[in-house]
Amino acid sequence: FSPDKTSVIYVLGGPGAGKGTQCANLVRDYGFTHLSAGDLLRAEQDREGSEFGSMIKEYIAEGKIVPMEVTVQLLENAMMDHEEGRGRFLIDGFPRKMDQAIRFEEAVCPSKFTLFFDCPEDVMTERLTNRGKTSGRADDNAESIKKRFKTFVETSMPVVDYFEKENKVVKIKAVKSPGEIYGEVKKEMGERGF
Ligand code: UP5
Ligand code: MG
Repeated sequence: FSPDKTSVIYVLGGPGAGKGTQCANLVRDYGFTHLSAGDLLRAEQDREGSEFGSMIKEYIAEGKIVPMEVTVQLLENAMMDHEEGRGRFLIDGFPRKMDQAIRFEEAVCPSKFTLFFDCPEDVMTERLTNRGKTSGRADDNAESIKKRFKTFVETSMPVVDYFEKENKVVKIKAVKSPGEIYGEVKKEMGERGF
């Protein structure tokens, strides 16, 4: 794919902020290709013969960020697989560490902007705990949730702050209902020519 014909929007926010939920809306209405870094890592973890499977499993359970080489490569491969998708990508849950952000912006494709879903921890905890009853996700338990929050605050918020300084962050309060939040998202997208 060619970076000059490609639009990349990052979708960031704490664990359970609603990134995946809002991405599904955007895919339906705007024809984006949705690439969730977490989903790609979970698929790689389960792929027969993957040399990274056990490492990914360990990092996800601990809420730690998998070394960027693995994640950037998975994203790049997925982008090449979706060349027909009009070159518009929502990259969900990435970059969540500074080294990933710099590598992706320089070596893959610079982003247009970041949609940042801002949600208090107590609300996110309740959502994840509820989802944990049925999701089967190995990190939707009290112990892992705490670790994911810690990593978010210490490691991922600096990425949001970095893009904020470049005036490339669209901050959206993510506490109300999914429909109300999506109303805000659509308004912000419209103001940016989408
Ligand atoms: N829900 C959603 N919106 C709601 C609303 N407005 N009101 C009420 N309920 C709402 O939503 C979570 C739950 O809340 C769902 O049940 C939903 O119905 C409900 P969802 O849309 O899934 O939220 P999302 O922000 O996508 O939460 P997710 O759990 O996916 O966030 P994480 O960022 O924790 O997970 P991710 O899959 O991105 O990453 C998992 C792990 O992978 C990381 O912890 C890390 O170990 C690893 N990782 C890396 O190492 N590197 C990367 O680059 C990316 C991930
Ligand atoms: Mg998600």
